[in-house]
Amino acid sequence: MEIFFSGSIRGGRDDVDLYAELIGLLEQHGTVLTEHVGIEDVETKEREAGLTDVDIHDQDVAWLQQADIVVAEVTTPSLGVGYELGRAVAWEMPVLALNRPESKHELSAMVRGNDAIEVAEYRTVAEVEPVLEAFFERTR
Ligand code: 6K6
Repeated sequence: MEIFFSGSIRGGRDDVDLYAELIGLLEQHGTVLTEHVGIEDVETKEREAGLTDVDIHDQDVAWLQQADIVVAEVTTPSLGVGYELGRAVAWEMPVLALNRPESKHELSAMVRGNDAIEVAEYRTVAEVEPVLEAFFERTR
């Protein structure tokens, strides 16, 4: 099982530690192709490695195409995450969006209103594990 984890980078990095924890949970279910989303200084590292925005876009779209499923943390609004969700839906991939309802941001209607995206509300990481179990069971 190859998993594309999607989370905000330029949209804001407030939740980066949470992304790392979620990636840890996902790794119990398969290979996460996008571990860098949970790395604190990804922008600096990738800039130092000489990656351009075109490289990043093309690599991420290739990983998205390769993946079996998409799990996104959508609490911090991000254009890139929204774009990845849109492409995943167009390719009819199973998509789970994890959202913390107590955030200052209201989840976009383009995500919550899309019946091809399963939205799960949660407050703590402990609540996510059973959600993942059920999602992987359904998509197996
Ligand atoms: C290197 C040089 C400048 O920035 C970087 C690092 N940037 C990224 N590296 C890898 N994936 C990225 C990067 N920027 C966006 N993405 C993809 O878009 C990831 O798959 C995330 O799920 C999503 C985040 O989008 P934004 O709009 O919040 O950045």
